[in-house]
Amino acid sequence: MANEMMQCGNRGLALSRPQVMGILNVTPDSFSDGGQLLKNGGLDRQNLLQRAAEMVAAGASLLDIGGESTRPGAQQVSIQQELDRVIPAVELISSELDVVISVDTSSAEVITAAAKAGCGMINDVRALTREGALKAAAATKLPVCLMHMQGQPKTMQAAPEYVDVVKDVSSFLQERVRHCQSAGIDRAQLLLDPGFGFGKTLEHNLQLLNRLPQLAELGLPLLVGTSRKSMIGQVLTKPVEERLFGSLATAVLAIAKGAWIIRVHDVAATHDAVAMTSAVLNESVHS
Ligand code: PT1
Repeated sequence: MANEMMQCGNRGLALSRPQVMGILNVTPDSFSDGGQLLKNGGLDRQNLLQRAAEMVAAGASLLDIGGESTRPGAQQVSIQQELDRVIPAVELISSELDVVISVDTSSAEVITAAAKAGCGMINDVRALTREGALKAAAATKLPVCLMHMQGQPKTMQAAPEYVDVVKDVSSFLQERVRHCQSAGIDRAQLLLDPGFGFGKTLEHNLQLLNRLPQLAELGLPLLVGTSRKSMIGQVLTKPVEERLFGSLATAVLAIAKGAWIIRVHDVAATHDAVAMTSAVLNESVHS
């Protein structure tokens, strides 16, 4: 395990220690940082590269680029719009920085174009269920993060329902792993994500985090994204710009309960919290 790596295009990520993924939203409407990286409807290249470089300097080993907001209530975007936002961003960052780029998309066209543009991982909140996505992802040979969502972003928070949220999420993810394997994706190329806030009540989200070890039993690396989400706002009664400390608590817990990658807005703070947690769990500093 100690020297095991996951190959992400031309870069490797150590599986033996936790990794921080920085969020770069190239959307006009994301819940906590929408519109910041766009200018007159197009990509603000200079601002994007500066934000990306800051995140890498602060300890992010992956950057997640998304052109479709999937927060609760968000509208769908056209494929052309997504391509126009995401592909230039992938090209720019992959040519300038030493970091793994993951692309947050559900579209086959975006998956194919992003791989060509230099991304190293596919992050799909719809777990490759869209038409053509499974085949497109398999053709890239890149690692894929499969996330659980109940419903669709626009309506998913209306009335989420589960028999047992952890078992239901686990069964869904296992089923998607089987589909991926049938499509020719190696099991070792897969990551799993319970999808915090995606068709889940506060109680569902708390259960998923507390019982994360049950998902770790599936034997695949876990990615967790709770940064600034409403589950933190609901517990603390705080608006999105005051959720950092709560977010850090969930990051620390996620690592302690077996997560590999933490997807966050606040890279510097999360990097330190995660590195400290990891040192304690391993009773040593990572070399
Ligand atoms: C996530 C994730 C993601 N989250 C992965 N990709 C978002 N793999 C986008 C809220 O409750 O967790 N894992 N891509 C952002 N989505 C949300 C969902 C944002 C819920 C906010 C909330 O506030």
